[in-house]
Amino acid sequence: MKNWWKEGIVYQIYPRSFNDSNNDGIGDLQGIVEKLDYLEELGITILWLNPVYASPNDDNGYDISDYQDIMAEFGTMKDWEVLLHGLHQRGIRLIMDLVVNHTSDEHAWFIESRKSKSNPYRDYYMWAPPAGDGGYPNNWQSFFQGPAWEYDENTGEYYLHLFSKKQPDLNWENPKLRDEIYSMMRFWLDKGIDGFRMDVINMISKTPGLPSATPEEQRHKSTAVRHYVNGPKVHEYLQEMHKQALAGYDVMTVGECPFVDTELAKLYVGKDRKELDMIFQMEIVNIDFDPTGERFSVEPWKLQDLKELTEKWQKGLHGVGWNSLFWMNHDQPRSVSRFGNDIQYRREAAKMLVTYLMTLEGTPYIYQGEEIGMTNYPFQSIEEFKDIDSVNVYNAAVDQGKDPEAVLKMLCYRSRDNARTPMQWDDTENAGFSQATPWMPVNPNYKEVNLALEREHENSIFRYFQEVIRLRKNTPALVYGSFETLDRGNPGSFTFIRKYKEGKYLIMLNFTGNRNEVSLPKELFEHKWELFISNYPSVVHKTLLSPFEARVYRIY
Ligand code: ISL
Ligand code: CA
Repeated sequence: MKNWWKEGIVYQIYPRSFNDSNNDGIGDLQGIVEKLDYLEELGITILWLNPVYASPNDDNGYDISDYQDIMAEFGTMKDWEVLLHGLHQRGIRLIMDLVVNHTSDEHAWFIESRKSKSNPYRDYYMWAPPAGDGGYPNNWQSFFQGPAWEYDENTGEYYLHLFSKKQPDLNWENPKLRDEIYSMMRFWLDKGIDGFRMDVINMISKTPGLPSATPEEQRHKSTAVRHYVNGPKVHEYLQEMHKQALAGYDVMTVGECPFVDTELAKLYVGKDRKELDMIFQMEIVNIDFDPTGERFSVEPWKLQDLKELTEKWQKGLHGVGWNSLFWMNHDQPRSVSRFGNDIQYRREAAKMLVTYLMTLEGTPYIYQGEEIGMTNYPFQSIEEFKDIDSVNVYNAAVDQGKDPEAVLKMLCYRSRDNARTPMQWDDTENAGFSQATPWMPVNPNYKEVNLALEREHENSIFRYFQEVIRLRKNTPALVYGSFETLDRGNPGSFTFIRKYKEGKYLIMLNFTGNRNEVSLPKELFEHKWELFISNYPSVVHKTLLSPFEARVYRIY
């Protein structure tokens, strides 16, 4: 079935780093309002806003202290309403972040919960007594390093936190808690939002009895987490959420779901399951993890893996569910630095990468700054990192005796902070983001990498984004068509066909800085080819791709 969220193009804004309207160094809601015409000009149709709720900012808004209030640094509920209205006036929908695996430890529920074992809110969270030896209740590990349990003196028990100590996990076994969440969701839906991006939503159900991972399971990250990821009741909860909160609203949902393959994905997004519309699967962005599934050592990624995974997800969900397509987000390094080239071929690579997103089945997501080819930040010392995840990883690694220089090098590549430096609008001070010192330093390359320059540049990344977005919007085959890989064994390029009622499209993408000869079936040359878009001024030869070249042809 066709619908708006399948045909939509999402732009993700990390409000802290997008645009600062009142010059306190922190991006805010009015800052986004100032840029609404820009979003319309780019051509996107859906905006995903990272959390803007009240929060002490231990994890930049993913630790929420009040779900129904706006973070003071970002503005007021009135500002938020102005934003929603301005978006809707321009035909852009708004997706809000929903963080309900955990709250902040400063949320009223948790403040109550920790008061006593008999407090009415005690069961809103996951409390457990010390183990027999007085230690942690089990061996679960926090995603932000160390044990996932924190001891609370007051009642002599531990609480579970899969993320930071200031992000206690909610207890979804409790029906009262679930009702509160659904009613909070309806509060936002009734304000007129168009959907939710659900943070680590596949972690809300934990194995009853909270068993430890066995030594065997601990050998790989994907099995070490099995008692708290894709848990036994997760589908039951999502179906209930659908019924109690979402049904009746014309909205879209996208669930962030680490550790999910296509088989599991079908359960989350299967057409008739009434759970989620799509998920963020992590298999593609985890392509450079080490063999134990750890993200904090880096393996060079292989194009062959990217091709196989793309095909697996394209074919796996075709006709069954719906994909999401993304190279990055606020948790990932800059896509052009990681999957492309951020030096000699920065412009070509940024354009090639977005061509991939706009020519596959699924809803494409662009992260702020991708449209001007923003790059990773040249971090020099650990003091420059703000992200709790990066800082904790550094401290843990150094405590374990690892070489600090090596850890720093790894973080330069991997850190979430790469995505969180301010948006580069122009070449004035602080890249036009703010007149005050920004909360995160601006990338020193802002004089060469900024929107103002991009608008004028003859080889403009921004204009290519506009063009390829327009192509996507006007070409149902790129949204709904079938997918077929060509020249599978080619080590440098990725070529595929999308086929649908109105036509057949050939997409050719060179992922390297070398020229690449593509081998295509003879039969193709018997047809007329029409070039729809390309990131080079002219085509040298049909089967020869220049460095990071991207082309889309219609084949008649
Ligand atoms: O950041 C990661 C990889 O670099 C992941 O481990 C990430 O923590 C995980 O995908 C969950 O992410 C989401 O929930 C976190 C929050 O810190 C992230 O920003 C958010 O996207 C806890 O709410
Ligand atoms: Ca501000």
